[in-house]
Amino acid sequence: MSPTGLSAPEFKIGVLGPSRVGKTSLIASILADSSRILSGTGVTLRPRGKPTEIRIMNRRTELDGAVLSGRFNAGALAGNKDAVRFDLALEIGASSAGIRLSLLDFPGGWLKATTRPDEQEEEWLRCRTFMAESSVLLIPIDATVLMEASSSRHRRAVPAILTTPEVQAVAEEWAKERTMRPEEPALVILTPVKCESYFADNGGTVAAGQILLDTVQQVYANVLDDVRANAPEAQILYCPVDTLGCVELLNAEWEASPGTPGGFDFKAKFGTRKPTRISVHGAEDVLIAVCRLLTSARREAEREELIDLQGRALRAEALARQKEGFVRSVWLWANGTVAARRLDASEKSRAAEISRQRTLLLAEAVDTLANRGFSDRVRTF
Ligand SMILES: Nc1nc2c(ncn2[C@@H]2O[C@H](COP(=O)(O)OP(=O)(O)OP(=O)(O)O)[C@@H](O)[C@H]2O)c(=O)[nH]1
Ligand SMILES: [Mg+2]
Repeated sequence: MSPTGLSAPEFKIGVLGPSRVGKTSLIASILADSSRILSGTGVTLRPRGKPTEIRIMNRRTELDGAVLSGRFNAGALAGNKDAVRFDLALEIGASSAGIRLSLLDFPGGWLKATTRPDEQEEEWLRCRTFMAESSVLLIPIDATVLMEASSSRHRRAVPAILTTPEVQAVAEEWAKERTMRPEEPALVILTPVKCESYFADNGGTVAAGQILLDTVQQVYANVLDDVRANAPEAQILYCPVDTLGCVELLNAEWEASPGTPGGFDFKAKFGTRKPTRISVHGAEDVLIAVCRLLTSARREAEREELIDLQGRALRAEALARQKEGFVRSVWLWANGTVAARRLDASEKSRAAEISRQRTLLLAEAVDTLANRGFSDRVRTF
């Protein structure tokens, strides 16, 4: 709670994908690029607390080392051993009235029952609950697997390598949960990663974006159908991201692996390309999409406030009591924002006034970000 009594809304983002797809890298690149994206808005996205700060710094150190070594194979960065929560604050100044963003990152091996350790069943259940409760479901997709599957044998192995049936099961759970929360904004973002060799807008020379888009739509058709059937109001976005940018695919290896579901293991090897500096592309689109969702949630909350003002207080109060989690906290937050516009500054303490002003500024900055256009890579499904 801030000195004004405004709750900091907590916005949950679930990140769903198999082992080594690039979940942790995607989270890290959104954070790493946020200072560039947010520059000029006065807003910062910063870790809330030491554990998140340490995780971010560790990943940056690993990334810097990988760039210097010039090698980016699948093992360049260590995989998760545990589920970890990235706890962040989107705020203006040292305000406590900001917006909390929580992202959950888990070891992708847990998605498949065959690779999930028995002792992690409970923890996996907690991850699934977090994902079901999330307003945004971020689904990283390994673009190299889709684009380098050139023979029918390789294509047959794609669902097993990308664990699309497991992704579909969790996405369906998420979509079904949306019917329990009809007033909450909901967004699925399909995020192809490792896209550097398929776009010509970030140092690459090949423009194969349309093929990637078509392949994602084909391979993830069941996921998309399930989301549409169970959560027709949910928005679905397609945002390809380069988390490294300065790399080029050197070769793709399909190694026969008899006895595994798809019959193949896949390995992509990358080399650096000049200039050898990490150049994240597409993280901005993800952040803009999140801001658009926040803005729409606030508008909805402000609309309810208007109804309240018009004398239908009972309905609005009941709504406030009913709503839980994110929407309830946005409702309170937006109520405070609206109240801040109405109240006479002289009636309030200085600390409360500063906090209210920050809340207003943050709301305006989030709106400004939400109004930014997406890059050319983005599609709405
Ligand atoms: N070229 C390229 N490599 C990437 C990209 N994103 C991730 N990688 C690489 O993919 C590997 C796996 O990335 P992680 O982010 O650790 O994958 P993860 O999904 O968190 O893996 P687990 O923690 O095991 O579930 C690392 O070696 C990354 O360098 C990308 O956009 N481009
Ligand atoms: Mg990871």
